[in-house]
Amino acid sequence: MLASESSAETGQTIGEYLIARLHALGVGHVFGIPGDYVLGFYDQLVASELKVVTTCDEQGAGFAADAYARIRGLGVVCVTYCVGGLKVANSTAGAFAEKSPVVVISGAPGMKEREKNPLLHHKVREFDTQRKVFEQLTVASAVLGDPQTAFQEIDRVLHAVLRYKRPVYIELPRDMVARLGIKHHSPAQFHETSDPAALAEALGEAVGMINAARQPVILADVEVHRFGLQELLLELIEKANIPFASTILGKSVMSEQHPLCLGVYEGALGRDDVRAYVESSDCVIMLGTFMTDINLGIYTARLDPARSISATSEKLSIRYHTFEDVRFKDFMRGLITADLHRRDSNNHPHPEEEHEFRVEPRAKLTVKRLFQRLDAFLSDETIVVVDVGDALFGATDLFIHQRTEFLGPAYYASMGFAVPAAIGAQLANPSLRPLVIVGDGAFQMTGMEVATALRLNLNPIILVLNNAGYGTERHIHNGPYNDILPWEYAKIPEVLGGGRGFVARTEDELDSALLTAKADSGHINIIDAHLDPLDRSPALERLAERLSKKI
Ligand SMILES: Cc1ncc(C[n+]2csc(CCOP(=O)(O)OP(=O)(O)O)c2C)c(N)n1
Ligand SMILES: [Mg+2]
Repeated sequence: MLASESSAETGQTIGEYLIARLHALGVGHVFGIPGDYVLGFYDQLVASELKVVTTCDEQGAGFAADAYARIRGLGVVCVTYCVGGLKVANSTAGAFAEKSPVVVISGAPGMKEREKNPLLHHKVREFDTQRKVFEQLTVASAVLGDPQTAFQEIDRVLHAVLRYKRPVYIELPRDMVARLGIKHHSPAQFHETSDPAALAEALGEAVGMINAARQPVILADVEVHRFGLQELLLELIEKANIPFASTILGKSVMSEQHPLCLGVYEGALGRDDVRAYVESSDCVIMLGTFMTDINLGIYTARLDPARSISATSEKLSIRYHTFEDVRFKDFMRGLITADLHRRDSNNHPHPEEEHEFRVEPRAKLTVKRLFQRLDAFLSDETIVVVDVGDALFGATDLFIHQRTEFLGPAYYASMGFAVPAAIGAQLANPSLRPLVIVGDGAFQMTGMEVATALRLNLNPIILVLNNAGYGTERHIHNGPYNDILPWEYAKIPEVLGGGRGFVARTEDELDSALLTAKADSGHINIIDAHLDPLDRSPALERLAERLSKKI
């Protein structure tokens, strides 16, 4: 250390500095479960402005932090060494795959304790085994083992989580938490800029292509949301009067009530009119689009690069030309200020919203009718949180009212996301009431987090699609392994000592359960919706047809 000034201790401990940085970045809650390697840090958290939210299981904390990050722009999960950390490997993998900015903080044995490599509890193989695992699941990681560099490391890693919108890993050895850190010269603000010549050429080419097109269409995906570009997208859409679709992963990137919204495009898995419109376009402007198998309708999508512009945070291509050094945001801004012709009228499909739903009393519930009923149930204050299975597929055609009111693991597709994610979502934005749609199989994985929601006085409506097992898999390849024990989901509130439960076997039972749940805004409501094991949504019908050919 050269200058004495730069080596001055700050009076702030490493743990306190980490907390202060997170708070400054807009974090209000930290999800997790303590353990002896992280208790010191938990005490610091409790003494801080951040609220600690303990869950039933670490994976639940991981999913809650992921949902929180999707809404607030940053989420934090804090766990103990290995036994806790490795349980959030799965949720962190999902956050990585779907670009959700989650900070994973793990307590760890102290640096002093590591000398002579003792067999301390929770250790797997080497002291750095967990860090090595997380190197694969994050964009940056740090072990805060040295007070000289700890603050700098915290800043480096937090810069990465915001830059890439992907998880990072911070390991906090327990003897470092209360050590004073060392001030560091913060590097000059690192502003990435586009190469002006490349940007101008890309915009020229893109604008020429869009203006010459007969039927341009925008396909918006998750990165528009993650990088905070929704306002720019709206401006672009309205300025040029170009209709837009989203992918299932990007669903609710814009309000689906916008008159220029087509709905979800998902190849053969989505609605036919949307598919026909997008695929007959001579200029598909893909913004932040992930070319995943599910987004592309298991590769049934027909998107021809010769008729496409594709801009993401990583790459820009226009037809077969690719451009280096053009930032996604600059490209979008450039399109807005460029001389894009305004289209007169568009003869595009617009999904018909179910404003009214006529209940057929005593008619047995079907998946299709259930989702139609839900569509009429949504309001501006509903955030729909779905799990994997027909919950996700059936929800494709729901009409989401406002931006960022749909959350689902539509790429990584880990079961167990929805119930804990609803907790993170509601804490991130308390003005929303979650409608959780979850299969019985997925509910049996993380449904106990209902207890966490109850403890926090949250009020999600949880709709369990009870089809006696792994319905999605039955359609792909059936066997006895797809059966599960039918629980009495409606009795869970009684067991937990709070909330209400309903059993719905018919349309009128579902209807009255939903209405009661809506009116009961002070509690958790669980609706056990009984469905035929082989019933399925139209989207799942099309998907299963494709997937079964691959087994
Ligand atoms: C953690 C995890 N384990 C296994 C799977 C494989 N899988 C995909 S869908 C599915 C069945 C889901 O069952 P359920 O939650 O009841 O929804 P349903 O398909 O019946 O609508 C399974 C087991 C998965 N996606 N995630
Ligand atoms: Mg099921």
